[in-house]
Amino acid sequence: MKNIDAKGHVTGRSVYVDDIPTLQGTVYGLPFGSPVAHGKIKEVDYSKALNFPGVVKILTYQDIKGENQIGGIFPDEELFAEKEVHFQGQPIALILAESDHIAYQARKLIEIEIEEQEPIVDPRIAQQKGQLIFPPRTFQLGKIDDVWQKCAHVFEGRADSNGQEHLYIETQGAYAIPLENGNIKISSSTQGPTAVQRTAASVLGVGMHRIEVDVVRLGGGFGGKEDQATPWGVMAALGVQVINRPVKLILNRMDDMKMTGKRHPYSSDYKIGLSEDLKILAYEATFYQNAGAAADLSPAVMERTLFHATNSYFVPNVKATAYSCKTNLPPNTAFRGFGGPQGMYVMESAIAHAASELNVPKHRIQKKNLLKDGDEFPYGQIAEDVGLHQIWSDVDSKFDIEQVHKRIERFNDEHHDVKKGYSLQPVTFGISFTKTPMNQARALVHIYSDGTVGVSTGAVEMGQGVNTKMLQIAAQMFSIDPAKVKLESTNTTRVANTSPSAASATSDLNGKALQNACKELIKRLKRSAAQHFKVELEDIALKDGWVVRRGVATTMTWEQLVDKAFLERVCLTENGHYATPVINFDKSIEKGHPFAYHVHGVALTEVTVDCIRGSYEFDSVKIVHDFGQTMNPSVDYGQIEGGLVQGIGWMTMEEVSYDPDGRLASNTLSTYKIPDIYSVPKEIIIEAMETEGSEMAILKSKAVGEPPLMYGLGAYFAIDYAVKAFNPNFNSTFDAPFTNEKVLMALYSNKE
Ligand code: LUZ
Ligand code: MOS
Repeated sequence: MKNIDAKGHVTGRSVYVDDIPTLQGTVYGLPFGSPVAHGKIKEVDYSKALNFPGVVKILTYQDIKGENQIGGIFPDEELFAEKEVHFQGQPIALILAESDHIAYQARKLIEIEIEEQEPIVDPRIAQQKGQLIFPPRTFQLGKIDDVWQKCAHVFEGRADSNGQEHLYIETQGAYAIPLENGNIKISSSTQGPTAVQRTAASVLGVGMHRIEVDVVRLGGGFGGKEDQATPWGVMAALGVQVINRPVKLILNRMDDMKMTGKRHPYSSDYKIGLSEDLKILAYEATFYQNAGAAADLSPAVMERTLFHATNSYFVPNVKATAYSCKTNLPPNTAFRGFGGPQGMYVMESAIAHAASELNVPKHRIQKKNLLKDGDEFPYGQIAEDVGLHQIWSDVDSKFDIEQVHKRIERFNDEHHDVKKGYSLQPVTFGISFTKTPMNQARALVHIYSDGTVGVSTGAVEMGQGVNTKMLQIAAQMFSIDPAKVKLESTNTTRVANTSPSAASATSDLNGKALQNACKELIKRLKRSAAQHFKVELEDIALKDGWVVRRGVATTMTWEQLVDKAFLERVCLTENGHYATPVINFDKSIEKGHPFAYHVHGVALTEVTVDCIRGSYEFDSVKIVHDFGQTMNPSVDYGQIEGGLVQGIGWMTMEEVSYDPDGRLASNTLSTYKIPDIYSVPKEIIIEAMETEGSEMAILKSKAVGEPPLMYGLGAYFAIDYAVKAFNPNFNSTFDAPFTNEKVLMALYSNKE
């Protein structure tokens, strides 16, 4: 089945927040942010801006009737700064004007006096100064301290990975309108409608029932709108409360890049111990997470770093410690992979380091230590249905690793100024929100009296195709034409208390809730048909729009059955609920079974480096991936391609750059480059591992949103290989992204 949004997207008819027809009287909101990264606010003079014709009002913390607080996990973040500012761009006020043009003019007229304080941008310095968002955590397995002496080889080093801008095509935005009796409706570009609703209610000082949040779709989220869509929705709602007019707030690209958090940069130390035959006996890692100025989702992101610290490998002795370091950057936030990629990168760096010192191919060590069924993760869960050995041998039989190695070595022997490199990149990613209570969802299904169906779920469509999957599930359950099913917008009045669409779990959670609703409705309809045909309920089936009795077609259509049930006053509406079974986690001992299942795969990446210029091209990425049984190949393959390319971007060309004052230097698309059609791999091959698929996954179709991003890690190590082929004296720096500039430096550092 095709993505139901495909036509709307390519014809430009799909509706985003900024496309919603505006009501008469709409005003435009523009945030005014701190010009400095750290300081005390002495005085703000709004008078000139307020006198500018067309400015309606300037909102500050003083207009807030409820709490001036938007922190999701910890209450440590003000909506509008009161006395201090902690990052450049931190919102201080919201200008409301008759047009956005007027608002921009007025913003230039605000005069602010700030007593500047020394900003901290380096997480290690923050940690040394004791500036932590919350206390550190450690995951442990085995007895690491007893093992180092037994290791034939021990290597230590440091690995750094930088942030990443989400660069959703649709910037952050919201449109809030007044309803009667002081109620407010917010159309928001958010992955978390309930987060917007809950926070708007507490900032406005009203009950959640007064706030309705509606989401049609997002032009991309990638985690950037899991939590950080909230302030803009809340500001718009606050504007409505204060001036009783509709308020539209759409960030421009530069404001969006400056004011919102990104993937967390991490600086990390590792120590790895191996036996003579390349078994990893011990692994120790210390992660310094650059959280930015407030907690946001950092505690959960840090937790996932620990969960994925050993990636796809079994290591019997592990100690992984993480610090969430408070700095003067915008609060960093969820981003596809959610701390997992940062953890895995350090493990891969440690293995690359060992391989280089021991002069063996990196993939020999990787393969030797691949996780298998029955192995224990450092967090206590036992690995099941791993399939990594099968995937690896599939990669080998389909793409012939030894042959690739020989071909590349031969190429490198024959070429002086161009070198090739390759890498293998296994990925293991846990599916479920690591916070167990978040793993629940609901779906509301109406069968209309003409037999058409309306479906609402808590899932937010952000281009990932979740609505297509939901529609497919409903059509398949009822066995009717998909054209008879409509996916409604995601709305807090129809589906309440939603978890954000995140953690790759949206289709599983909402899909299973939807199945539960459909099952109940089917039972009612079958009961009605069974009465009619004077048979047992089990004798009735619904097939391709017809009622089937004991395997034999009847003359009753789906529509006739629905009509009949309606006249019999059968309820044709149902609310389904789903909560993931089995999962649990006990933080006091850092052990449990947090994930419903894991997704695995292996990528083989080949790159060609121009050793005069330091530029590179990816020749191919060949992947064997565990989809389970994919319920929609075009959606799922699309997610893999997109995730892979986004991961390669993070590892290679995307360079978030803050200057020492905490000012974002890469604040436009001319200074922040993401992969385009010219820089994607020349060839991408995705093969499915043969498998039954997990019952915990919707229709046995495994979660596919985040795992493929981590195939991009292979890009770093493929380049590293090529650089070493040109310059054997190069000591890997493990300092991602490996930009053209860094490659050029590496090619000639210590070169003979
Ligand atoms: N969001 C979240 C996530 O709140 N918890 C998670 O475990 C998670 N994992 C991945 C992406 N977003
Ligand atoms: Mo996400 S990083 O699944 O919002």
